[in-house]
Amino acid sequence: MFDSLKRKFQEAFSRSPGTILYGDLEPEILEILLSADVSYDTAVKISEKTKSILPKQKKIDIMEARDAFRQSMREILVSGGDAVDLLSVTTKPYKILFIGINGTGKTTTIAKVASYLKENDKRSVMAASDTFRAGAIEQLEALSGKVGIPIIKHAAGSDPSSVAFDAIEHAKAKKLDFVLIDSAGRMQTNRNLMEEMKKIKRISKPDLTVLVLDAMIGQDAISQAQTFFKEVTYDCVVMTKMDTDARGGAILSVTDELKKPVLFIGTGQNISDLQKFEVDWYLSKILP
Ligand SMILES: Nc1nc2c(ncn2[C@@H]2O[C@H](COP(=O)(O)OP(=O)(O)OP(=O)(O)O)[C@@H](O)[C@H]2O)c(=O)[nH]1
Ligand SMILES: [Mg+2]
Repeated sequence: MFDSLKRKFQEAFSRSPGTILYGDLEPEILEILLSADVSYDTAVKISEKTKSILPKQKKIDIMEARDAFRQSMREILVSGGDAVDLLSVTTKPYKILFIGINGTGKTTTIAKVASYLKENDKRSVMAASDTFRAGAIEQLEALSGKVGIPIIKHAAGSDPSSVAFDAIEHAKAKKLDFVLIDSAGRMQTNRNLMEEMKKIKRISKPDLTVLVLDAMIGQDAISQAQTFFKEVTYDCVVMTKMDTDARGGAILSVTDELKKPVLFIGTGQNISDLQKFEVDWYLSKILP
């Protein structure tokens, strides 16, 4: 993960003679970030922050430049605030709704989160609230069997909110810790989808709404998701398919543009391919 980004950083910040011209900072930083899939606005912001930290002299010590660059990226990454620690929440059941456009990885992420919670002795139930897409209920059902977590489902085409409601009732009756609510990524129209998400939120009153984003989708799709889910509102982000994204910089523009913390990253198709996102871990990966 992040190998090409790491290589570029290393090339730029470890060369001899150990200094970088102040005038070269901006083009160097922009080149690295833009080739790593960071949006133009975010790249400029990071470059400006870096320059503002450094002394305005002709030659800058390379290590000093590196630290300033790292600090500037850090500021962007923490600008969305802290993600909740699911293992220390006290609300019971704690209800999490997963939303996102189709194919981003919502259903897979639910199974991964359920497994993570189970490993930490937390008991969950899944709500098969994507009643729209053919096969969605069966997909979640198969995952629930694999992870060993109960699922609440209704017939295809039924009211998604009612499924979520029943799952919450089930969790209350069984004194479960978490309710993980799946949702559709596509409906007859986008307006329908948005209204449906708002209704699920109204009825299930989630403690946490998670926007699931695909790291591969690029800038336009991030802006699209941002506009699209603005009305629904969400608390944090899960970035999936980080394993397939050789460039790895999307996390910087997502946190900068959405101003929400990244809760987890998805790193593969297996149930165990989920990692809590830690800012310092990420920085140490790309700029060791
Ligand atoms: N490589 C990789 N693939 C992933 C990851 N997360 C999900 N996928 C794959 O992405 C595809 C779509 O995943 P789903 O979980 O079905 O996505 P969804 O958002 O529920 O899709 P809809 O229900 O159609 O809206 C599947 O093939 C998953 O295996 C990840 O972190 N890495
Ligand atoms: Mg799904």
